[in-house]
Amino acid sequence: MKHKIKELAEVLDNAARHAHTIEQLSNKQTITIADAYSIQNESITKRYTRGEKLVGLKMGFTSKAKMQQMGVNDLIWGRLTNAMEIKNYGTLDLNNFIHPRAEPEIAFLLKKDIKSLIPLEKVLDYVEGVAPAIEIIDSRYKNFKFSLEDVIADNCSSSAYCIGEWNQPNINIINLKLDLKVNNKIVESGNSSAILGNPLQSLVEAIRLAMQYGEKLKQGMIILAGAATPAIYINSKDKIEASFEKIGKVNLNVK
Ligand code: OOG
Ligand code: MG
Repeated sequence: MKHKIKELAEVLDNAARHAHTIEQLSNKQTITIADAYSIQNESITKRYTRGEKLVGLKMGFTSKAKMQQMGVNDLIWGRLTNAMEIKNYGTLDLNNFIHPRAEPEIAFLLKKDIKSLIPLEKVLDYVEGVAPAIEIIDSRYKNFKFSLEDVIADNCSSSAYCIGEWNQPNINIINLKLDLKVNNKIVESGNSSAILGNPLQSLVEAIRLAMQYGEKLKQGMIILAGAATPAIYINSKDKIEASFEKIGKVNLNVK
């Protein structure tokens, strides 16, 4: 598998770069979860060599709604780079995507470097801010269909993110209503507690997984906690908004 990792990373990187679909990797070979994370690492390294910078991590399948929608059942994590950022009220150009979907997320901003596992009761000490966010996922696989290994290799479908205004970290984030709106109409509704019972638990898991895979979490990095609702396909001219009770809202426009 070792020589294949580089080859498969290149296939995925090209698909993401040129916005075209590929066959599921797992149709042609057996890939373990460890192989899948190695492929993800290699393919993101290609972005770094083109000048992109790691700005944080995203968690996936932290809610039942998402696991059910995609037919998988384990936590996954991927990497966010600066090139994936869309400013609040900014524009997403559909030409750069394949079949993008939007989902409402909560973002955490890290206050200090993290070098060890942190229990839930202590994790807030490491948070500088909490913000509403939209993640744009855009699987590089045909028909948005994949196995757990496939999606991990594909950087967990991550393709863009948009973050609203940061709140103080001590704001309550448990049991908050949230809506995903398209053109001012609610298309999905959920509750922040759908994310592992408490979105901060997702941060605890992100720290654990980052340590396990040797990824350093540094001050100023962003962690996306994972969606609390299914994701929705987006279309030209859509105005997408994620709004959270207490945390606020974030917007992007589709070109
Ligand atoms: C995988 C990414 C899952 C989340 O928030 O649960 C994810 C996918 O659904 O394509 O980002
Ligand atoms: Mg997500």
